Parts: sequence; structure tokens; C-alpha cells
Amino acid sequence: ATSIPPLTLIVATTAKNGIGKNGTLPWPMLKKEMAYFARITKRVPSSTTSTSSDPTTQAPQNVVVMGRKTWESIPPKFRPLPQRTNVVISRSSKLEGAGDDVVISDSISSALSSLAAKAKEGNAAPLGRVFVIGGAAIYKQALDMEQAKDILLTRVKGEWDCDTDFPVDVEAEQGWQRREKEGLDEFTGEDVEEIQEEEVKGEKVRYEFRLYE
Ligand code: FOL
Repeated sequence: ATSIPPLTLIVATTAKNGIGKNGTLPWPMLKKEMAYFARITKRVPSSTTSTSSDPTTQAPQNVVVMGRKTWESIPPKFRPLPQRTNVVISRSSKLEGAGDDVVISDSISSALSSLAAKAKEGNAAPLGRVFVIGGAAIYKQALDMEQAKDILLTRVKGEWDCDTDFPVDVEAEQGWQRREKEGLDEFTGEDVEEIQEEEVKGEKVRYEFRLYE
């Protein structure tokens, strides 16, 4: 039995836990927030970086796990998300825009156990971190697994019309604890300002980077 690595959910939500509207994000593109998502999901912590001098040893990569609708929501020019192993959860093996570098699987656990097994045999790059990037149904499946250890959550301020919610309220529910800035910095490997402000379509949008454990 190959074990399933720990999972980190990464999400941006409104105060009411809204995450999506009409198959896309509720707010217009927040450039710096999206850049944070890209940096954090790409960075492999040095503790998982291999020190082998064998030239056939591949550098570890993080994994991004997403549902089929989230895959379809990513602009074709950005997918598969570069420098990350892309896993798409789908009951169909046909996926628009996916080449053979995308892993398609019908469950999170089967995808991750097969990736972990291949890495162990040396047939694939060692696994870095595993990020679950949504949407709602996939977050729910991940939250039902004991491997779901951390939530990197961006709270976007303001009222945004949403038709899809993040399935857990981290502020209301027992079991999720917000980490101090120190914990967030340690996790991300950055010295991040928790409170952010960005101008989009002539409007200032405020948001907050948080880590829950
Ligand atoms: N988590 C956070 N914090 N913010 C998000 O916007 C977010 N979005 C998703 C999941 N978790 C999130 C799902 N949606 C791209 C587009 C949509 C998307 C996730 C990623 C995307 O195109 N990403 C590119 C960056 C493109 C750019 O720089 O404009 C990437 O390389 O990651």
C-alpha cells in the first residue's frame, strides 16, 4: 500500500465563502493574487529537493489537483499549469486541451497513490507538495480525507456575486486554526504581507493571505 501524501487546499473566497460564478472566479483578475497562487504552487520546499548527483534523477515538482470544470476554467494558454504536475479528476478520459503530460483520474486518492508509486520506482519525478486547487466538489472530496492538513486561504473583501461556495467555513468550524504570520511565512517560504490591496477595473480590492491548519 503506497501512502497518500499530505494535501494543501489553496483557495480564494469572499467573506461568505463564495469561490465562483458562472464557471469562473467571482472577481475580475487579481494579478498579484494570481501571481501568489502561481509562486506558491510552484515552489518546492528545500526539504523535499533531492541531493542526488545521478543525472537521471529528476527534480521534484509540486502537484496541482483539480476538477474537470476548474481545468476548463483555466485559459488554454496557461494550461497545463507550468512547472507543476497537473492532475484532473474526471470520470471521462477525454479532456479538452489535455496532452499526455496531464494525469486524468477518477479520484484524488487513486491519482496520488499512483503518482507516489511511480516516483518511488524512479519512473517519475519525486513528489513535492500536493495542492488541491478546486472547485467545490474537489475541495469537498479532499476535506473528507485525513490527508487534508492545511488550507491556504485568501479572503477577498467586498461583495461579489457567487453561485459556488467553498465547502467549509474555517472561521465557524471546530478543527481549523488560523496560523500566525510566522506560520504562513514558514509554509510559503516568503515574507508575505497578510493584508493586500490591488486595483482592478478602477476599483481597489482588499484581500488577506491566511493559513489554516
Ligand atoms: N487560489 C487562489 N489563492 N487564488 C486563485 O485565483 C485560485 N484559483 C483557483 C484555485 N485556487 C486559487 C482556480 N482557478 C489559473 C486560472 C484559474 C484558476 C487557477 C489558476 C491560472 O491561469 N494560473 C496561472 C497564472 C496565470 C497568470 O499569471 O496570469 C498559473 O501559472 O498558475
